Amino acid sequence: MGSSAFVLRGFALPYADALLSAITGIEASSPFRHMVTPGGFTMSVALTNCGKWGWIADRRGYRYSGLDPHHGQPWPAMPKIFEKLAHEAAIAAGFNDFVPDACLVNRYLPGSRLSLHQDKNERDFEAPIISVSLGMMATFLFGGNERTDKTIKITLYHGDVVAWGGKDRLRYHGVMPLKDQPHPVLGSQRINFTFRKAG
Ligand code: MD6
Ligand code: FE
Repeated sequence: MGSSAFVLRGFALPYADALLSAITGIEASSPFRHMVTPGGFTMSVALTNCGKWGWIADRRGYRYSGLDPHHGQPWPAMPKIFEKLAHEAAIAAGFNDFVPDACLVNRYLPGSRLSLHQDKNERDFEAPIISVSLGMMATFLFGGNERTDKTIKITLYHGDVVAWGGKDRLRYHGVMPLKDQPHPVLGSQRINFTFRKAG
């Protein structure tokens, strides 16, 4: 991808069962929901969070919050195994000492998409972003530092990890509308975990 952006094929496979069973606990207190963007569009991706900080959208903007607006309580704690996966994947991509304090969990169904965006709600852009894909394959779009820059397409499969930081930290990216190609374990869905240092 770029000089500081990597796809680690299958890196999360040994963690897949633990990630999936943790979701049950997370969604019991912080369910997946479709947030409304500042522009008034309802996101086709459903999301929840775990960890100290959770990423949210509403009519006021995009930001991190220590409380889940669903019930005003903190987000579920980040399971230790999530931290370990994110930390190890960061090392594999050359980013040392990464300790995530936010894990955004995105759930895609057939047709769900994520339009081109930059991840820029974090307090500093020094830390990398580690993104884990489970379930159905997706076509990831990876662009440049301007929205109109040319994008490349990368197919992400169950267990793949995307890691980026450094000079690639603010590149535009998105996900094309998901095709219904059911996965043997997850069926017609894709789950993405995005680990950040938000605070
Ligand atoms: C997704 N991922 O893969 C959405 N952001 O479903 C992201 O928006 C993302 O994968 C920053 C870095 C890696 C990502
Ligand atoms: Fe992103």
